[in-house]
Amino acid sequence: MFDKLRQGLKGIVEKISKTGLSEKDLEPLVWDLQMQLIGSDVSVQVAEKVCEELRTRLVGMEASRFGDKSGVVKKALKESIEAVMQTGKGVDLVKAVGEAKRQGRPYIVLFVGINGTGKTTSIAKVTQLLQKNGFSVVLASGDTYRAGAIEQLEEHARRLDVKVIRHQYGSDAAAVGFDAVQHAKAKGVDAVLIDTAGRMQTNRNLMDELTKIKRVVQPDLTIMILDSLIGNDATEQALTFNKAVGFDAAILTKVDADAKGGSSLSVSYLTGKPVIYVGVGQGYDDLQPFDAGWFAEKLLGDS
Ligand SMILES: Nc1nc2c(ncn2[C@@H]2O[C@H](COP(=O)(O)OP(=O)(O)OP(=O)(O)O)[C@@H](O)[C@H]2O)c(=O)[nH]1
Ligand SMILES: [Mg+2]
Repeated sequence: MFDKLRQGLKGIVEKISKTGLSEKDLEPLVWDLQMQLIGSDVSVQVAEKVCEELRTRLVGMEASRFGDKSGVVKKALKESIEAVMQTGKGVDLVKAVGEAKRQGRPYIVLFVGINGTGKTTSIAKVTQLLQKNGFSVVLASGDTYRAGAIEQLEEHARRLDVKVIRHQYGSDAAAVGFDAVQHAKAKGVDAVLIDTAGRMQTNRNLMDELTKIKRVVQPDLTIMILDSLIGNDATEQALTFNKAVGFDAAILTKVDADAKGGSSLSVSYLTGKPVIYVGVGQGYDDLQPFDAGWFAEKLLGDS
């Protein structure tokens, strides 16, 4: 995970540790860092921001006072990355479901994103996570568009032993979501997870459909699913979806196959929405809670 970025940062830390910490000494190395970040799918604007944070932390620092210079540099870089990623409050999904349950109502989550990013798989993973925390779940088959989508969700539901609310293909996705919420209210189910059809952010009709689903089901949380393998495009998609539909948090998938990993930095900084989980495989357990501290530690920690 994040191997390319981790190796790159390691090299930079070593180099900086061998120079002085004056602005002049640092400049070429900070430039190296910027290139390294951009090469790992961090967007230019975000790479610049990280470098600026690092420069501010390092310039003029009396490094000779410290025995372990590389430790100091590492810490500064870690803090810089965390500072850039710190985007408002994170979302504790499990806690939020518990809170809604105490209020006697189901917690509703809508999953959105473009085709093939891992929406349906992430729903299955989140289902298992909620079940492990003692909550009941109902799924809504809101992808009434792609052939096989309903059966795919039903197969996950069968394995996880949860109910799916489904209508016919071609029917109104908002109505499916609405029925699932009604079902949850009637049966006292704790969480409703709503699948939707993948859609390009440029497809106006499908984007309007999402707005309608949102208006009808009033989700507590809208999660944007982003495929980390597409790099900077993930950030573009996130920005467009956020503007057109609005989302509250993101899950970045296929991080197990993404050596670069830079999009996790860009997405949170540029959209201002936290990445709350990363998908790290195809199994139901392959969902890793994500936050800035964990990410920075993963990149710059000793393990
Ligand atoms: N390696 C890996 N594969 C993943 C991950 N998440 C999803 N996948 C795979 O990505 C493919 C697409 O996943 P889906 O869940 O069907 O994606 P989707 O967004 O629902 O796709 P559409 O419904 O067609 O829009 C599947 O083969 C999944 O197994 C992940 O975190 N890691
Ligand atoms: Mg799907």
